[in-house]
Amino acid sequence: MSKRDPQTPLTENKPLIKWVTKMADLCCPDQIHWCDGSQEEYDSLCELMVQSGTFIRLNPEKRPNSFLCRSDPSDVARVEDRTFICSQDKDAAGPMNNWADPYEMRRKLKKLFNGCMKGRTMYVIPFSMGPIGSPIAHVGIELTDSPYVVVNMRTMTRMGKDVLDNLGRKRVVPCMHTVGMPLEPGQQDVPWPCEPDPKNKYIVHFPEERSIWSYGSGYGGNALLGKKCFALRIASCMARDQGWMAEHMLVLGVENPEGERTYVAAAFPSACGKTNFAMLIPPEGFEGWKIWTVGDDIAWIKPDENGHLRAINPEAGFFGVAPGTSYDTNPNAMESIKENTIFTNVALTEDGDVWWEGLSDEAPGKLIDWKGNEWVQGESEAPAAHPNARFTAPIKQCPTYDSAWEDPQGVEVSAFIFGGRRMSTMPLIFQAFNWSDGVYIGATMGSEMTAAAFGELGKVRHDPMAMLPFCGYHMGDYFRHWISMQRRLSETPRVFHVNWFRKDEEGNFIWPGFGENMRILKWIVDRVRGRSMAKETPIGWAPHYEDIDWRGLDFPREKWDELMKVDRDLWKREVIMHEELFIDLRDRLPKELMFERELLICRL
Ligand code: TSX
Ligand code: MN
Repeated sequence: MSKRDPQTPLTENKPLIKWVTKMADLCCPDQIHWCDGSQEEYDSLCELMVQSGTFIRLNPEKRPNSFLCRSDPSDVARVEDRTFICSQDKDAAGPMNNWADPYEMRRKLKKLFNGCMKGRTMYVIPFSMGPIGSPIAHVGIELTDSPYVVVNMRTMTRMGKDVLDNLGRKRVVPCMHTVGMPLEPGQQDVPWPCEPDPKNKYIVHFPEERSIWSYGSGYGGNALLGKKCFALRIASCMARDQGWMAEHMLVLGVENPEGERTYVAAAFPSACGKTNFAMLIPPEGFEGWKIWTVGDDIAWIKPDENGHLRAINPEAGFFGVAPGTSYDTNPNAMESIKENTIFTNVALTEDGDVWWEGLSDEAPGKLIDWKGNEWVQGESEAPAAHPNARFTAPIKQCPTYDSAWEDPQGVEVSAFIFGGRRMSTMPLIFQAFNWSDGVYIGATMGSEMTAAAFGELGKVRHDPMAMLPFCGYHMGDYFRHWISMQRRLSETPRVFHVNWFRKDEEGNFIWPGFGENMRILKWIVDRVRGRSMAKETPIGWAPHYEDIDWRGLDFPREKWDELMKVDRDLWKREVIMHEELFIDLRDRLPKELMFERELLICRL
């Protein structure tokens, strides 16, 4: 443990100390540790977990200061059916959320948290989402009995004493977390403790009180409460009330050879390659162009005094999906995780390094899989790494890290990009006619995961603005908030829709994707700056073949036409699916979106 007496609060803030004491009286931990956020504290907690068997230190010559952690096999992902929004008014939570009565839930949580940290240490984690002192940032305090959470929070947020020293009169979001496994005296701990009953996990949000209570899971989005729980679910409610936006978006800067930078924010559902896009490397032919990474998952966006939108990344690290990440798909992510990285549920190699599906074409002959069992290439059937295995790494280790990440004023957002995984119907790129059309495009976006037979439509899951699992209130009110942002702005960002995943009749991806997406980004930036042409289609503005910069790539015009086709019959089916979504939200759907749908039908 750190040299400082762990019982001494690192602040003189009386209400805060009082709250921590009250929560300790409820949870009954053996000790309280106020996290200072120092490297020594991080190192000693990692060492503590190595001793307890929770962490395996990786080979320091291959992966310095890095660790492997294996979760309980039942605790490997977010639990959407155990995630609750406890607003006073049930309708306010909307049909896309699990609502629970706040009074009953509070009673239930009191019981669950009563004595839940017996035999454990309660860690007090002060954290800032965004640069400390930024007008767009907000502060939380997480109390947890999991040292895994502490070390992950240190990488994912600005954490520790600096946050307490700069607290001032800022309102703090209280975040309670327990793995739900108290230790009886003499009882042996397990490497990854968590509540064994999957029905006894609770990820609970009180949007009016702005507090979070998480019981029974130690995994990422369930336990690192600054991320999905605070920065999206609670923050989306704060943003609605305060006139800003909390979005499930990456933020990147495009720099051209003249040194001009343009920032865009993009919302894609999971498994569409957000992290890859945020770290894009320009292809051959784009010498002198550069992509700068501000964030890969969440953006907090606020109008400034000039009526422009400015964005910060509230996070300080990447909590990325490991499988599929390689030097082919994302060299910058690979560079980011060379050291100081926590790996969760990946496979262990014989020389003490990590491996996952997609890292290399050939798996190593022998591995220890994510469950800790021997794994032999060609013999073992199950994947060696869990499909949702993760890396936790500091954003500053990314070669394309944008120093604007530290700017308390954030970066000016010139464009929003929506996108999903669509095998048909959706062209590679189009631009919304205006703001409300753009909101319509974001509201009706969807993704399909299953491979469907040729000619058939895959099952499209609506995921409005990629916020389906993360909006802390009624989706209809959320759309209304988006529409209303226009009135706070002197100029609205341009809105685009992309689809990297369109397939041809043989089922092959038509677009090479990855670095080649730079060509599409360039068109977007040029549209924003009034430098590129487009043609009007029923669904929006689309580039001609000639409007794309093809230097360095031989891409045939026929393929472009196939990629950009707007099939009116498929689109008529598409708007019928939009109606299904709108019916679910009918009570609170803004009329602007109904009108946009009518206009779209007329144009088709
Ligand atoms: O991340 C992806 N992006 C965005 C990159 C900046 N992926 C991976 C998605 C899973 C997380 C993509 N997959 C992209 C993409 O643009 N495109 C595709 C589809 C695809 C896959 C393989 C090929 C081409 C397209 N391979 C060859 O063409 C050889
Ligand atoms: Mn995400």
